[in-house]
Amino acid sequence: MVKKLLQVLRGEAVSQPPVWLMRQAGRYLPEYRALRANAPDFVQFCLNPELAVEVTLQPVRRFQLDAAILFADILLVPHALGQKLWFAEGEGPRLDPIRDASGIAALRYDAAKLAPVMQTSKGVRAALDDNAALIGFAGAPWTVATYMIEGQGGTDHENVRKLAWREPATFARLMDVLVDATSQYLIAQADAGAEALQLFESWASTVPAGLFDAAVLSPTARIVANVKAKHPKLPIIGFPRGAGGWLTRYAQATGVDGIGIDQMTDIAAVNVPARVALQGNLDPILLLQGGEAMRTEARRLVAAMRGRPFIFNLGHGVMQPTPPDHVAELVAAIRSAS
Ligand code: 1CP
Repeated sequence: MVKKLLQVLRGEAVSQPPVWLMRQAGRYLPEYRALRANAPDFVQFCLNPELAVEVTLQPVRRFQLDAAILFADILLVPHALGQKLWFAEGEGPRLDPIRDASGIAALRYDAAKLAPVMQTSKGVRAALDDNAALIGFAGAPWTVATYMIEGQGGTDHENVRKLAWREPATFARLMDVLVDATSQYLIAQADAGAEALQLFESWASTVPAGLFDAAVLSPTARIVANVKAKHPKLPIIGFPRGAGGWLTRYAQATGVDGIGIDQMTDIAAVNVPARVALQGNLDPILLLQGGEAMRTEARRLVAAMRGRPFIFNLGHGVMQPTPPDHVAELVAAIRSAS
């Protein structure tokens, strides 16, 4: 049997869209919090295959989702490049910021540091049934660079933008390092059983137009080409969040098989080749809130995408205070709408 997610990523429209949710594993699930309580170091948690397999499978089992997404984090790549990474309790990620060419020149990708992720990938793949596909992922270079240069999330990315404008060759060097490391990391995930890949460009919204090609289109296209050279049939989803005006060019320039659509974008108006699958774009607030407003919007989305290759998802990740029951209600609404 062909898994529905993979069928859609080959460009086929199906009568009932496959569904998975960004950040479907995590703190909103009590069974996640129970495991995390005994694993205070988040990086070590991600690099513990036994725990990571279990946490990856939790939402798939609970909600019968059509895909599992490998439990890891986009910041494991800077970790493997030798940058110091830690998670401050209740504050999110912290890295020793890199601000100049010498910091970039010192980066070396050590694939062995991420070997546990490949064990997780194998373990999850072996445990999944015939319906659910395993999605591997990485952060796209610009998004990962924002954390590497700023040292944390939640900023306007002032330092990375300054660097990119002031020292284009240094910035290009950083993009090269990230393209190379990310390509190796994703190829290893595919070798270990990932059946599709997603590139999270969560901060496409802060890229100035004059840098979009150098920061997003070209690095993404190079990663897609590198992965496809080794795994020609492996589908890749790109998620350039907040880049609504660029979606047509993003699809053309990068060669992705699917595009994640944030909740700000009118998904019915997205203009990409018919073979490119669309994924998204329910407002995560609707899932947090639940009820009739959520179900109505979910049905509207399914109806609007009928006849197109479409994967049901949110416009961004599940919010931490979301009641798990709302996910069950959402999945039921999608499956009865179609
Ligand atoms: O305290 C905890 O338990 C850690 C919370 C947490 C979790 C559950 C973090 C810290 N990362 C993750 C897992 C994670 N991260 C997954 C797992 C798979 C799944 O989706 O179920 C994925 C895909 C990510 C990807 C990720 N990490 C992104 C891209 C997606 C997005 O949300 O835009 C980003 C930007 C990160 C960085 C990150 N890691 C963690 C936090 C709190 C953040 C965001 C910090 C910020 O706001 O800038």
